[in-house]
Amino acid sequence: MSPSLATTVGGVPLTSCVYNASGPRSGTAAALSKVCQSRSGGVLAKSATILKQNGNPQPRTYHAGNSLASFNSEGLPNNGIDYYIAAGTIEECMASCDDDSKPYMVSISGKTLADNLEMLSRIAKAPSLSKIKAVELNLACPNVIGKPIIAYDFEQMKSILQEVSSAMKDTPLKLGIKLPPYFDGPHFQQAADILNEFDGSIAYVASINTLGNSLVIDPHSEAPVISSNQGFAGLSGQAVKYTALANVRKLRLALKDSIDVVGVGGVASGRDAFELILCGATAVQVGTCHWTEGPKCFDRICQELEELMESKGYQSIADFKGKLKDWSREGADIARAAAKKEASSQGGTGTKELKSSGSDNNTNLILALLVGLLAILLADKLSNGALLPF
Ligand code: RRO
Repeated sequence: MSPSLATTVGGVPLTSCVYNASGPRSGTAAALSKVCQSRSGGVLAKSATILKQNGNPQPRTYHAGNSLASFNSEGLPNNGIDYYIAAGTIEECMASCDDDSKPYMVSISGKTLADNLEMLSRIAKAPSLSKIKAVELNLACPNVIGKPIIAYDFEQMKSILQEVSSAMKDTPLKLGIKLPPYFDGPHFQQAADILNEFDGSIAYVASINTLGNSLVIDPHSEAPVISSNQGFAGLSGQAVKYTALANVRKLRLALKDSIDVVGVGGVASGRDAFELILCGATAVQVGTCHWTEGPKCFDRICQELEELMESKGYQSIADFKGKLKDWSREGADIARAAAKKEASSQGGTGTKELKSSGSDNNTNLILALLVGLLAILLADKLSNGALLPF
């Protein structure tokens, strides 16, 4: 029997723990219906503002290093909250789904607290309310010009959470909070302490949003590549996976059990999903890979995760969720043996790590010395012993 990818996010059941991040390819019903047709475990709409807006001027995105790092200064282009909660939109998004139970979720990113409260009130009164399973409050958008990232201002974050949780208490909706990446130990703890005050109201956190204030420069034009906000943009893609892993791990350790952690950031393979779940994520969202590869990425990532689980004898997400082991000499030996096996199955090309390992460097040095010695002996023989004194 194939392993099960089923999970729950803040109490919402998902048949697959891999689903789309709010952001790329999530702004229209047409794009979301393609997500729905894939193996994505849920359908999450683009962060909304009260009114439709076009976002920042073009060019506002850039992909570097074969999409290892992507940059955006989209500036919240979206169709406005009324569009994302309209019965017609939800019907168009979800009609083509094989899985009737697939949850539809919205994201809000108001310019002010009042905007967020207004959007929540519209969602709560929407005729389609029963079809919306969760609201993800984005406290981490790096691209609103002149507005710093909310969740870096802990005082503001706390007062927003107070208002939002009380506005949502009489609705059936689950509340998720999209967080920015944190980098310093005390910041993780400060954020977690505030979030823990709202256990019972906050169902999950999604960690991480893009790394704000990244900059791509073109050396020919000697100018930023992105036109808006002086070129400053959010960094995403495989480069941020390591920051996402650390954020998920630190938050999972610091948050109360009642708050789930959804891992986001650099997920492009089943292995990436597996690692985030090991760190404690209950599910993973895919943003940049969905942007560059399209919705078929969900089928591929799910299949890779199933194969990985099968190879390890894991039948369910619970078998490894949060079970990251401590470093040990034994573990390092297992990792080294696995890397060697992988290298030899790839025709001995080896990985960078293997090539730079101490024992292999020594072997290379001895080989180089032997080749050098042979070359000298050969040259001496060819010159009838003119080179060497013996
Ligand atoms: O639209 C954006 O510019 C954007 C948003 Br709302 C976000 O949350 N994260 C990001 O990198 N870009």
